[in-house]
Amino acid sequence: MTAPVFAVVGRVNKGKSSVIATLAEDERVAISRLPGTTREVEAYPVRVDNETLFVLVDTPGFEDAPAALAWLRQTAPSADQRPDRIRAFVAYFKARDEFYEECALLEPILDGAAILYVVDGTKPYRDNYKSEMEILRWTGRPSMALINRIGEGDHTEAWRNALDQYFKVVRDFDAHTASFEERIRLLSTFEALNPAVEAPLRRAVAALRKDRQRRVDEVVRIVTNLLIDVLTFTLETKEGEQSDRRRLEDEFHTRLRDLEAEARRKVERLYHHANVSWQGKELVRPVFGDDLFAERTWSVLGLSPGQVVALYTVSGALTGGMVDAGLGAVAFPTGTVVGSVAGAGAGLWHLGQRFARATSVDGIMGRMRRAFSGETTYRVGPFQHPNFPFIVLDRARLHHDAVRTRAHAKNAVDAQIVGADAPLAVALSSDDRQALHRVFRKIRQRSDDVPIVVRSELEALIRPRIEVNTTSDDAA
Ligand SMILES: Nc1nc2c(ncn2[C@@H]2O[C@H](COP(=O)(O)OP(=O)(O)OP(=O)(O)O)[C@@H](O)[C@H]2O)c(=O)[nH]1
Ligand SMILES: [Mg+2]
Repeated sequence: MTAPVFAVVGRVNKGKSSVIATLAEDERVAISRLPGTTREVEAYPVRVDNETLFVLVDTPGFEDAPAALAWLRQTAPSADQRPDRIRAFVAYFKARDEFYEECALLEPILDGAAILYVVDGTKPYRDNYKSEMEILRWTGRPSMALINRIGEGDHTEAWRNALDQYFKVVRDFDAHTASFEERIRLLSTFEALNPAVEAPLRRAVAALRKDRQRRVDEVVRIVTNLLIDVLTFTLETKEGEQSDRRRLEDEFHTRLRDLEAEARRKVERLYHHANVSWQGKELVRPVFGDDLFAERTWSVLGLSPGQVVALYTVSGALTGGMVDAGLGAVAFPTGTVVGSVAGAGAGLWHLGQRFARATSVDGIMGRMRRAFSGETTYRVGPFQHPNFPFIVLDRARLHHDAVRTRAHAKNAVDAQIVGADAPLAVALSSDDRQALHRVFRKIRQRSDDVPIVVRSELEALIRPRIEVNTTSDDAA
């Protein structure tokens, strides 16, 4: 089955390449503010499992459509002769190296591509667009108009009035915000428009949906592994000086950050966003872009202090509510609450500190040796803070949401992922919190070798958190 081909055409600098980048999930498409960025025709195949589902062809923009149309009209061709007249135009001017852009963009259409005509709905409609729309109509190929949004104005209505006369289907398609569902809808519309590509496009839609689900499955696995890795991670010094302790703790936190960063890169690669980051300083960073151990991270994400306390108390919800009311969700000074909450248990002494501490692990023999050498063996981890894995999970979920809704055309403009800051904890029922807490504990306890059943248990608990919103329309 040959894959359907779409030629993306329009005037220079209207976002043709941006539409391609977003539709093809391809960061390599050349996009820039300068008109005339795309000089050559370039094909971008959309593949899943090595099968090409459809091909998008980037083209240079119309340069002088009125002059081209004037030439086309010279022979006053009847409607049935118009496609041939276009063919004659390309043959004639290609040989003379004139109308370079028009020839380049018409060629793939003459070869059988369907047309995606891109305009910028934020600029006023001018009647000089008529010529290019007329030329496209003369080709007789199935076509659709896309109203992109580059700037601030809104001239959509005027554009619609004009476009409706030349195109059976006119759609809003913002290259910077188009969601996965919008992209799918675009393909489905074309499916209905052109019986010749109905079967392959239906297959393409099915394959894209399946691939989307595969990505979510993969993210669930990546996040599960990350949680297990950060919860089981330990570092130990050789017998060393007191000063080694501080170095050990620093390295421990650095390694946890690295584990998270690596997991994020995997998620980004999965969505073909390999070159994007949230490290830039130009924009306000989303909360998941802060350092893993930053104060804001720990006050905004994960569980509230009350929810943490509730993990350890019998009448959890009530006590938790009291603590929340007393302290707010932000401050949690070391040791203040711990002693006052009955039944809170030993786990709570960690609450005031975001950083893990190294402790001496010397046994009696070690201590005796130390008496001579003055050296100690230190170990740090597994990280015991009850909120830590909840924070890691929150960050992973927010990061994934931002990556999955990110349009690829945006990568050309800013290299930053921005996302919502809504933490996960609010959406977790107290049963969910308890269940997660229990699994996190099991993982710490079995840090040498986490059993498969515990791993599966964790996967099952975090899957719904990762899947939130992914099945509905994911408008960015
Ligand atoms: N804000 C915003 N900017 C966009 C959008 N689409 C395109 N742009 C910007 O508009 C400019 C032109 O985009 P391109 O995709 O290079 O346009 P083109 O039609 O391929 O341009 P040529 O190849 O020069 O004909 C770039 O600066 C894009 O970042 C959009 O949906 N929103
Ligand atoms: Mg371009």
